[in-house]
Amino acid sequence: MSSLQPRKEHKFTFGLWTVGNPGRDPFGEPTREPLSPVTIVKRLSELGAYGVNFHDNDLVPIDASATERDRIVAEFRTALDDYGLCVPMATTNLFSDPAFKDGAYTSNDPRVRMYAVQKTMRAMDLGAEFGAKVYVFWGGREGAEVDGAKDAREALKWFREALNFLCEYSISQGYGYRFALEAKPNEPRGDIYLPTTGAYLGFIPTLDHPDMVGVNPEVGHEQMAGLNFYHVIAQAIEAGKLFHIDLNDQKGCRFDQDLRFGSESIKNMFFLVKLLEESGYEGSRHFDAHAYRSEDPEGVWDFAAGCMRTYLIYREKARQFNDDPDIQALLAEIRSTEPGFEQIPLEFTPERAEQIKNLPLDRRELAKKRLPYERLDQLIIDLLMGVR
Ligand code: GLT
Ligand code: MN
Ligand code: MN
Repeated sequence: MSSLQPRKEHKFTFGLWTVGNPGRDPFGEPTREPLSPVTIVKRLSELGAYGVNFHDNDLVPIDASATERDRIVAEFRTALDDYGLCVPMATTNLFSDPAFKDGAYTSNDPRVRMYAVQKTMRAMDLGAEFGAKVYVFWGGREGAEVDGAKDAREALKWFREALNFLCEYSISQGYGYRFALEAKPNEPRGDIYLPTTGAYLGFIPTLDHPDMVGVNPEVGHEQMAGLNFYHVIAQAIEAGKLFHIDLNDQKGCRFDQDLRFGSESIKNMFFLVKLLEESGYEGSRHFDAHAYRSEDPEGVWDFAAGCMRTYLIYREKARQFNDDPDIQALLAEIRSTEPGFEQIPLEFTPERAEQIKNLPLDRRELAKKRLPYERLDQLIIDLLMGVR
């Protein structure tokens, strides 16, 4: 089916760290050889992806000399041009180096906090060289195991100061970045500050440039906290704050699994894709996932193709949902009300308050309304399982 063929206009992106994941985990060594950024660009382009994103050190190793940096940047630029891929998003690795063992912007040591800000500015320069317009902040190490060691209010203040400074830096350089903050409840820290997208939505209005700052929710990270990702994204969109999204999947409240997009939470991911497609969200559909550790090098590309194909399957199912006469008739029934009942707009006037207080609403009558959600949900299951 040609509708399942990924094309540039679908805006599918991957991180260098995703398809480039060599299969290391806390208990085991890598199972695959590292892939060069140039190979990743070539293979992603052949599969129909739109862009590739990176952390500073995914592209330029942390110890690279200035000459090495220039060579790597030039090679990567050529590959992007040759294969027609762009770099919509960039980010900073503020978690791998032992210097960040107790946090980056929220480290107790002011020298580490300075180093984190310095490293981020340099990484913002690198991203801007490739035209990135979204800048992600994932505070992987911004947390604690021992709350006695750090006042959590102070940590939030340090984090806020750093973001305010970096917003000003982007403005002063004319980079035009929009910052996208990514939550995760735990791992690698015992607890990470601002553990959910909802927490970030509360934090953003306290910043100096709230308009520049939105969120980058990740499916698995919200699911680790037991949350409904479709609801999380609805709130972010409604707040005008969905600047980026990390698509993957997860088996319940466990360690971060970063599974192939849509491979586990089928119904929830269906409603997610339907929402993204119908909401006018224009950002990247970024896959922050990796192939099973058991895959060989070719299996990585089956994984990448699978993420995009699954997204397009859900998109096709959303179209069928909207065209399905039985589903639409049920929805019309569910949303209907008593004939002649006139909806009163909830724009406050003292008269309207009086009018609503005096409405003859009989709660026993209200409770009698039929809600055929069992039938509706079964139709959705039939649709998703391919028997409709
Ligand atoms: C890391 C993390 C991801 C973040 C990346 C951005 S890095 O792989 O697990 O969820 O999105 O820093
Ligand atoms: Mn992520
Ligand atoms: Mn993850």
